[in-house]
Amino acid sequence: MSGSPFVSPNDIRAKFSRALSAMYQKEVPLYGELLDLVAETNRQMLSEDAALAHCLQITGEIGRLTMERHGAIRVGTAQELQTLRQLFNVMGMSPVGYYDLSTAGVPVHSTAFRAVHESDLEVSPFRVFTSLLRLELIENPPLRQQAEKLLAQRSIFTTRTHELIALHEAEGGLTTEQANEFVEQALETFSWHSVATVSASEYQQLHDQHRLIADVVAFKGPHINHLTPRTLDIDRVQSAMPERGICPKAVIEGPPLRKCPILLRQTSFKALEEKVLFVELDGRQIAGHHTARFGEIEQRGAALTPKGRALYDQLLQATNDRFQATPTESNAAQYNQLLADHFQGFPDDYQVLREQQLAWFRYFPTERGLAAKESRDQHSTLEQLIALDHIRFQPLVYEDFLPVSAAGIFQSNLGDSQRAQYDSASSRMAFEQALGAKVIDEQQLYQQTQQRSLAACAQALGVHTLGGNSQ
Ligand code: OOG
Ligand code: NI
Repeated sequence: MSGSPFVSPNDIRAKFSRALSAMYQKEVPLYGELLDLVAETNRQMLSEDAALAHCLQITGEIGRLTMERHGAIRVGTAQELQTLRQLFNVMGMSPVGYYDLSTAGVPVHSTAFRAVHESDLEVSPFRVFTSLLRLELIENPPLRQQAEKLLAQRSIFTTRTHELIALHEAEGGLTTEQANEFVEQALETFSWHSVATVSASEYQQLHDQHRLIADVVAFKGPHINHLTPRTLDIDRVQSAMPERGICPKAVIEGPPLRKCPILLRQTSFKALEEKVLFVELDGRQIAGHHTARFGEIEQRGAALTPKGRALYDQLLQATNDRFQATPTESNAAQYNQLLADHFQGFPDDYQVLREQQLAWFRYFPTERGLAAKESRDQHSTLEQLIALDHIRFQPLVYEDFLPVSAAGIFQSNLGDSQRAQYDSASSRMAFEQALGAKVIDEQQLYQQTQQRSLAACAQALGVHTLGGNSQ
């Protein structure tokens, strides 16, 4: 008997992630097509590149590859955000990081809900980029009030979801049956509603203020707006998309193609124009359309230390300062070249990334190291043990998001006419207040994971302590 009557939050998260993917494939068949393409490309990569397959084996990532995905939703009120926090908590997901997108002309700020411990991430790395609309950025007061009223009238969670969240809090977990019901009920919140809560003219007003405002305010729920599988070769998938009738955005967001991938590279297919019904004051329904939902792919690389991240931000900024334009199909090649040129300044070798403390790593004892346990000097250092091949290292996967890339993904779905200018300051505190909790600092999580792997090495190899970089 294992003792606990409860299902592990990891299993609830894995189940929810699978259910959400199945639902989104039904709702947006092009996402299913994208999934097929990614799976096929990953299979090809693994059969062509034995070294890559070996790395993924060592870190345990191989097991999570096909189920790996993130999604995104946007909500309108503090209350909605708080309940989401409780809902994600049932699945072992906590808010990590703060992303202010208003600086990029998108009137939202965001966090990512995800598992935080490497052993939990291995079971299910599912993450949800969650944005809160900043109604205070609507400069037209009557429209702002109208948006507030519409949001106050809706309830985006089923009654049973609220009950199951409360039950989870009171009992400390959910039984298998309750967990299954929870997944089914929670899914409702993320599903698509083709009947809007507004009339055609109200929709138009909200839309003219910002398309995102209409997306958040004019519907019954915060439909999942995309899901993103993880690919081992994003360039290959990007160039194969058109053959499958999928139209990708002009450039891949994030760092350029490298031998040692860092952070996150992302690309998406453009949001689809979908039929919706607006409800007039007299109850009549009028056909219209709404554009919000899309598909995305990502390739994840090494998590960077604050020092590495500062270098990344600096090189990306320098590229954009030089480019002075929005990348489009016609100038994509120039942009990619400029990006690659600038990133010459970022070491492309794991050993150097480690020595210069630019990235986080996980350390593993080798067979040879374990065999030499009895004869070893207990004061051996990490560097000595690496030189002896008693310890090897693998980069830690970046589990988070990038604000500039996220803004690029948002923008590609908004059209060029919607590049608003907001000069409001970043409001992390206001966001945390709305959320009802502090967001976790992702750098601390990477550092802890690295530290745990060093402690495990020290114990397995019989040495006192092993220090890594402590950035
Ligand atoms: C979220 C866009 C950000 C990403 O992968 O950076 C995002 C949204 O469109 O709501 O998902
Ligand atoms: Ni995304």
